[in-house]
Amino acid sequence: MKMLNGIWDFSFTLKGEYPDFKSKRIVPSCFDTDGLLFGQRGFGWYRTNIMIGGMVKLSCRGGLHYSILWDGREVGNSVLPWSREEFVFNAGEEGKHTLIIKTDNLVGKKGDIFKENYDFYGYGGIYDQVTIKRLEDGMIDRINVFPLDHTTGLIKISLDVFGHTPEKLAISFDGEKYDNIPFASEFDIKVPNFRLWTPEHPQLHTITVNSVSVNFGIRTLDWSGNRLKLNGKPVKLIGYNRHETHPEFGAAIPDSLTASDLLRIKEQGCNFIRGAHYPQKESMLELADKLGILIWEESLAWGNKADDLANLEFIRAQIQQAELMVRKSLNHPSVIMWGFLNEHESDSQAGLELVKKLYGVIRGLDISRPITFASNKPETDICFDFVDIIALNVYPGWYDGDECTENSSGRIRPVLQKYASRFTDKPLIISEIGFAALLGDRSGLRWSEEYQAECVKIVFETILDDDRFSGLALWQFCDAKSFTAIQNFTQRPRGYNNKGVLTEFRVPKSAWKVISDVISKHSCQQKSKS
Ligand code: ADA
Repeated sequence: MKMLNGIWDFSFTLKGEYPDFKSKRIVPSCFDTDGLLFGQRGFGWYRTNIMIGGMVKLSCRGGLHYSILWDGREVGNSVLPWSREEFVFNAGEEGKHTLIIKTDNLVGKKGDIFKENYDFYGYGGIYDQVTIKRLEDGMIDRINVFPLDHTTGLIKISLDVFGHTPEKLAISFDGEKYDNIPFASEFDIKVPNFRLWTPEHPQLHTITVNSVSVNFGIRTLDWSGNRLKLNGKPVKLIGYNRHETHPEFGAAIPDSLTASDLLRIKEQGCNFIRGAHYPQKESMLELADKLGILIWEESLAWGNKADDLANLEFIRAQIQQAELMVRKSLNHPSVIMWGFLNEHESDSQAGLELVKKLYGVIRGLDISRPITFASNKPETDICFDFVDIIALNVYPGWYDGDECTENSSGRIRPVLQKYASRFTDKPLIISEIGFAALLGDRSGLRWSEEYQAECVKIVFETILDDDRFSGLALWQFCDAKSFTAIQNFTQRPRGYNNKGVLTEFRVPKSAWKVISDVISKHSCQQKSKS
């Protein structure tokens, strides 16, 4: 597989007219983060040359839409921002070929799954590495690993093959030759000398089949009662919602920054990230696998109303991105649940129909993980019976109507406890709760670091001390640029959602230390109890 990252020719055009490619851009990058193109909407054209030939698979992740031109001919296109998509085509004779990726960040098309009212920024460009691989007849294209039993190391393997199936499979584990077996597209196998994957000891294995290798981890999930269980034991998820964004890089943040975000979260004592609100990049999940961070991965949606939920193009796109997400991330032990349709109109019939549809699509691909969506309608939701985990986005102490003041923190605990008493037959997660703070505001009023710190202390203490909760994802890890159409001075100052406990440049607000202290005090208490 070739990585096509590096410096490419680039042009921006307002209307999509074919450009002169007079400037240069790095790939991956978002074109609308800096210089004269800051905040511009239009078309970003990226061009490079590649030596290759024959049948190939090109893989890309970008937004908001893009098309792939190979020697001037369109060989694929995407309307699924943040999804990794693969395009198989005949690249022609062995030799030099020209690849153009024409991206745009236009909004407003009805069936689109990114909308102009979303509370995060819709960047244009190539968000992640572009790769190309030559496809040979009979090659293993993908190995899918499903851990079946964490006590014996039994796993199920399913193989995707390109072209004719090979006669034999040569299998190795962790670099040691294991067996040669006749071809089967699916089989169960016990991993020799298997090690369990846990957040504390995230031990990975590698399987190689006919020279193609993947990493995987052996761990199981159980959501049959009202506690989520990992490897047969109740697990409490504690962490953050995280947008993959930064002012300088937009959605194309470098892997070093992703790694430092994940390390901070881990070192604080957290074990959980909800990848809000779109499929995660491969390298983020690889890091989570290695660090032992548990991930809720979800497909792109945000507060969609019944007319979107019933729109055929929107439905088709939701199904397609759910399928792509599950296939892409199946092998990652860190991914412990699938999500979709954040805060959709889950008290509508259209919402219910789409939940059932997406649940069925995901269940058809993966029986090993729970499926959920984050609801902001705890009182009126009609979809809870059709998912595995109850996940609530609630904002006591912040969105409490006009009477919400800096004295409102007292409402947080009773509201959380009310839901813990009500939702008792499935695992319960608080998938969002949060409070905005502007760095340096020390007034003690709403929007100050003090008020945010006081509120998050109550939240973490309440959830950590109460076993009726299976998890918490605070809204949010760091401040994140919001989309222009909903920026307004009173709710999104600076054009940002300011509920981060770090700023967009990862400067900690007072809440960060408070959370660290609460977690460390709690884990000391737990240790002294055991
Ligand atoms: C919602 C939404 C988040 C964010 C949050 C807020 O719950 O899911 O993306 O917009 O509200 O800050 O208001």
